[in-house]
Amino acid sequence: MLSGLNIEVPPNVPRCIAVAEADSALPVVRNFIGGSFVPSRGCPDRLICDTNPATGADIAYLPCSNKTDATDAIEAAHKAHKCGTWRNLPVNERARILDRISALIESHLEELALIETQDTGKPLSFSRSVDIPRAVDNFRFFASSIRTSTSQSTMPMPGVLNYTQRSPLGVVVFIKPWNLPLYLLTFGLAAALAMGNCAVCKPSEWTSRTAHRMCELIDEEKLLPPGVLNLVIGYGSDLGPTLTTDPRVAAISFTGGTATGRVVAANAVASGKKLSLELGGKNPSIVFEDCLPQLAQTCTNVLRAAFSNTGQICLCGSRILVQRSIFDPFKAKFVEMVQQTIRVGDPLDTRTTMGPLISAPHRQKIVNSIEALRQAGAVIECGGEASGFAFFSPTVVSGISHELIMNHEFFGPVVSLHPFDTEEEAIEMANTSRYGLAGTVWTRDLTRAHRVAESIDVGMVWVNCWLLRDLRVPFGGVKDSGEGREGGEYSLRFFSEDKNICIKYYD
Ligand code: TXE
Repeated sequence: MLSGLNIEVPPNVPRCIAVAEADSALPVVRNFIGGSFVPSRGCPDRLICDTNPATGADIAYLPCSNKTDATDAIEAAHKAHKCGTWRNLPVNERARILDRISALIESHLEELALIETQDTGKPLSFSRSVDIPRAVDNFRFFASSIRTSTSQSTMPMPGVLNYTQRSPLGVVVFIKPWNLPLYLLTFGLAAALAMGNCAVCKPSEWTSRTAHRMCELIDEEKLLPPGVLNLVIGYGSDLGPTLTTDPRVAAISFTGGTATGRVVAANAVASGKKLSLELGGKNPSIVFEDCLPQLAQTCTNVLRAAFSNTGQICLCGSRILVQRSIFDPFKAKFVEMVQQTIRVGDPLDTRTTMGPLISAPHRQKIVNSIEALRQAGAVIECGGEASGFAFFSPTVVSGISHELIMNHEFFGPVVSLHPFDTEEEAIEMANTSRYGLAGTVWTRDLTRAHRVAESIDVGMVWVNCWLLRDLRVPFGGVKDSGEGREGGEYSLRFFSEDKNICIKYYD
């Protein structure tokens, strides 16, 4: 049950089978714990089916790990941290290893992009140009960050010296989603490793294979001491309670749905862990009337912000607020461009710009949402159709009250158009949502751009652009969209603890 739209949300988890039922022709992925690839010790009899959402065919099997495996991974990471080999390496040496990991991902870009596309259904052109290059950049960026970081400070007092040191936290757990699997995992992982931590990674049970392949590549060159990087694969409900409560875990970096994030936060807070939460969004795209001379250009950009990755990016702008004086021409141009420029189809076809949703159950959530909107009297301007195993056509909705939809995260290719009259009204609408991740403002009036950007309650604002990312800037949201910031110095700070050492000289 979601606020506003009254719909059923089916659980979004892949099915699992007995090992005896598995097709022996398909690969079986294993966990990576303490430097070894191992099957699930806790649940050796079952496997999770990895299904290609573009075809519905099973393509691999994943371990159906449980708390035993989670505990093994935490134990391995804890042991590696205590032994200290990684954290005591000179910064230059850690940076050199991160650069090598980056180079390895880059030299396997095609292979990793194909795996990501098979797992998620996103167009291969997107995996090639966005997902995997960003994983390459993440390692490269944090390697250079630690080389150049001069975070240590000294604060002298008469006869006394204070100096502050940054120490790694210890064991850091990463729980990550299926929309940008390797991209999001490596954003946190690269920073945590850079700061000398040991990691336990739990990718989504829909999309664990690029993380697994990355571990294989790292292992082939024995780049990291055993236990510094661990991978445990399985259902969040089986692994989450252990990963988020074990006292040996110092911090959790979670990206996922707000409901799951709440559970993770409760566990983490109760056991005193540092927490970074990046949750859902219902981001406003605010289009002012002075964009009219650049209507086509504005529509192109708002469309990209709305439908990239089949609308499955937490930053997507799915509430499009348009000043009433240009509402009709904007709607006409926008709908025309959605119909004419988005090409839904086989992710492996280079002409495809939109693939399927992540899964059939997630598609069902979208189908149920559209049905509820229809019943509420919405006008479906285009799209609204399910096809194939998990496809859904790009959909534009109008004629629906903003209150009904402002807290409903479709996380799919569905956007709604809402008119507003004044700047104050646009800000009010933007801020009434319980989410506060990101927003975009479209205007040629720079004074207004600054005013609106400062007034909307979100963690990130883009003006006349979307998802222009500089890895140095803070990334994160407010309200139900999360807490904490990662990115650049914010990540280095999150994945470390400042320690002050105060020395008094003898007289
Ligand atoms: O994600 P979940 P779901 C939003 C989007 C989507 C909704 C639900 O609206 O429709 O969330 O998606 C792990 N303890 N986003 O259910 O469950 C899980 O295994 C610990 C926005 O598919 O949040 C996976 O690794 N972990 C989002 C991760 O949490 C648990 C991206 C995310 O899955 C757990 C994805 C538990 N009890 C969905 N249960 C974004 N912010 O980008 C599950 N997990």
